[in-house]
Amino acid sequence: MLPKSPLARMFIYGAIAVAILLPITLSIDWFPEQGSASAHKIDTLYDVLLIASVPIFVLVMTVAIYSVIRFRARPDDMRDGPPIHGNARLEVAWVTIPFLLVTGLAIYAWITLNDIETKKKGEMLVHVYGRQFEWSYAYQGPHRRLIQSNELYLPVDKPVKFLIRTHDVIHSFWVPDFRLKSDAVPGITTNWRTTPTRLGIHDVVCAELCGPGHSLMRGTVHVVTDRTFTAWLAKLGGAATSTAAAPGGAATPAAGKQVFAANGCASCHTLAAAGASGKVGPDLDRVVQDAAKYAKGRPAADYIRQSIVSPNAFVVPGFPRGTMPQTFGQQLSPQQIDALVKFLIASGGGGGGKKK
Ligand SMILES: [Cu+2]
Repeated sequence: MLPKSPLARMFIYGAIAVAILLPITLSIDWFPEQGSASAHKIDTLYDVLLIASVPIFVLVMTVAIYSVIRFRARPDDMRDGPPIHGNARLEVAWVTIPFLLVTGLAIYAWITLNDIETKKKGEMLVHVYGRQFEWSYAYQGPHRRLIQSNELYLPVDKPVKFLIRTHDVIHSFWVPDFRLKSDAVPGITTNWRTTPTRLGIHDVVCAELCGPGHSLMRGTVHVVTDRTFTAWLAKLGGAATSTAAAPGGAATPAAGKQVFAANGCASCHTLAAAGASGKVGPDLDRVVQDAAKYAKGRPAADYIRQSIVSPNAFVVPGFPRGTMPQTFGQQLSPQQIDALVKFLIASGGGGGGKKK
């Protein structure tokens, strides 16, 4: 038998609804497989937030739905209920309970965050750079030299601290399996710490709408054994030493090809000679073929150089202005730009003579 009082009835219905819905919400697999030492802490925090918020939401909805059905006005009944005035006990209750609840959750979340962000022993530094529309990385090599990479490799079970920067607009560096995400903000360096625990490949996603190529701004983290990582980094370090694409290197087409690869050009442009098939910007095989036309009497090299350092001076018809970063003129050395121009001209528009 149900009690007569509407308040008691609402409470019983609400309790039944909570008993059914809370286990359902907790049984849902909200997140991808855990890939870092801190992932379970974030997942537990999320479960605690669900346990605190689902009953409140369900009880409020029960009161609302019950009242709409039980106390709805009958036809021609224009009476209103008695007004309620000044109930000190109620007021104290509805201020105190939310205050305690929110404060408790805030303290718990702060403890969790603080725990995750504590400096770990022997942590490795990895620099992360966001750029429209690609991530790149740099590792600490011998003699304080930075080793650049377009791929992210991490040794399993080794703490790592990411230093996150952007070359242009705001991006957000997010590895869902690690449960961590941080904005890359122009002018400042943000960071986050993690310890990868699961071997294999994990997604890297840009979680900040950063321009027309935002949805393509994805990458992967390879979590590998310590030995594989050391070998990979040594190989990368060796390649970086011999590279001609260094800021002061020789301006040859071969160096230009490396500049093209190292600066993310391939994520937006198609160019057969570089094996690139990006679709955000103009097809460079076509552009190079049409360079004489676009150059309007100047040497084609001048036009290509201008398109790299001030891309808005002339935009290939059919593409919006302002998509290509305006910053390559500052990021690249004059030699690197020369090399890039030579490489593009040498590519001949169609990958070494293979005309389309
Ligand atoms: Cu982005």
